[in-house]
Amino acid sequence: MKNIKKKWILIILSAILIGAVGSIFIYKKYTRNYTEQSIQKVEKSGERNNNMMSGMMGNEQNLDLKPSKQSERQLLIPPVLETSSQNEEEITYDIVAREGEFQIKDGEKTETLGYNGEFLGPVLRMKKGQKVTINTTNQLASRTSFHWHGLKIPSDVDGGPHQTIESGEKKSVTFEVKQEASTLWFHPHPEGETASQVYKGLAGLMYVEDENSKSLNLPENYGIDDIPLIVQDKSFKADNQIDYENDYNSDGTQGDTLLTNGTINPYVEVNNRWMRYRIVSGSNSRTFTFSLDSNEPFYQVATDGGFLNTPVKLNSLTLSPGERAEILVDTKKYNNGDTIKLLANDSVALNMRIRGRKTDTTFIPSKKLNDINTIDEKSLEGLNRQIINLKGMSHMVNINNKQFDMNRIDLYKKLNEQEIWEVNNYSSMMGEMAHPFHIHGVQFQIISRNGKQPRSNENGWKDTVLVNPEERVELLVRFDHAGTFMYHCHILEHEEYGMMGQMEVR
Ligand SMILES: [Cu+2]
Repeated sequence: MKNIKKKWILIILSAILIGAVGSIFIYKKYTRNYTEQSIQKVEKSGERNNNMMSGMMGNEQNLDLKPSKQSERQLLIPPVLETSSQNEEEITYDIVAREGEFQIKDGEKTETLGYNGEFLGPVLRMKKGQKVTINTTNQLASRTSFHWHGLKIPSDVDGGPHQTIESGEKKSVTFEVKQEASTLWFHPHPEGETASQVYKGLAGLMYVEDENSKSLNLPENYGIDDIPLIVQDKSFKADNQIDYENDYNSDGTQGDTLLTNGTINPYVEVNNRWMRYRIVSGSNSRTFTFSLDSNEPFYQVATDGGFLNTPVKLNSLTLSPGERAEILVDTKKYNNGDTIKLLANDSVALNMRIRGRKTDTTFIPSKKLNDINTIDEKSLEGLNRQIINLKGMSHMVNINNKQFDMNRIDLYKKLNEQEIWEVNNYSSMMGEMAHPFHIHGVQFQIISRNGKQPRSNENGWKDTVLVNPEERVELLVRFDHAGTFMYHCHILEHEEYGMMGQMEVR
């Protein structure tokens, strides 16, 4: 009798527990509105994960960006790297990953990592059709790799986790640039050390140019009217040091300080003209929504892998880690002495100080920039469909229920074939997060988001796409190079925890 009573109490208690957890889950699911606009708005107001349930059930951090107390400093412009051999068809670059010390904040210098310098890296310019050799040297204390994010090149030169370089060693890669003009970037990709190395400063830029980009007459005076903006968040201890282990979060490390090209609270002096900014969203995990403080529109002209067919007028632009965009901002109507602010999640990513008038090549917002095939339903018929399910939180993150294994090939793909990749982001009892999904060695097109057409500024070449909770994103992917390529979440801590797979293209 006593035992039966005990059993019933246990059953009732379990039922209450299941009910409670279930209703929290349902509450979470239905108190969120998944339309793009609301996500952007909520992200902008910084409230995204103040949701008590998220705090309880997932580790997703929501560290607010602090307004900077530091006075405005001139924006650092990454140097353009000189080629070490001058020949139009074949160029060579030398890149050294090294430790450094950099004046980021007032007072003590910060111990950092950088390429060929103290912090971040230079710009590597390359032209379509060129043969490029890059001699890489690892002067770090630990192993690293040099991953060319967005380049469509064979996997043995891609710089993924299979191509690590031990401390003190060198390696050369040679490839041909076979893709159109675009703003790409490079960063480390060694398994287990990607996140900390990026957080401490390893990231550089690659500009691909072609006949089309030269003919478009867009602003192209580097550092004057064509300026790269590597936007990142980091935290600093009282002694101005970056402490990755202390800031570490298994669902994505965030910092409370916004940096653009390593500059806190930066300014540039600009003439009244069209300004071109090449934005790289380069945080470990923070997604940024960019806007102008005047709320004026600007034009997006390029996505991750090249120009859009025509400029897209926007009031705000969301970029998750790994994504890039080129935007044009019209400063012509402002007066000498005015300041326009580019905001990232309401923090100042750049102060544009207007200094003097300059008549320049006038950008026409209706201008045709590119000739990307629009996707029609017919062309998708008969294509293979690859399901990619992104699931889990923290150390449970996985793709198709599997965590990364260097010795396992997850997918086999045919060279030169096109496929539809259906990327699903499933929430779990543990919580929900948006995952920036990146595929190596390809530039893809977004077919749809939850069955609907993507936003017009997403109708360009992409290598990274933000997949929101409970969202299904369809991609048109074509494999142009043979070898073993990674696909993964670009929240670097998720990638480290195994939200990554490998496909063999042959
Ligand atoms: Cu993720």
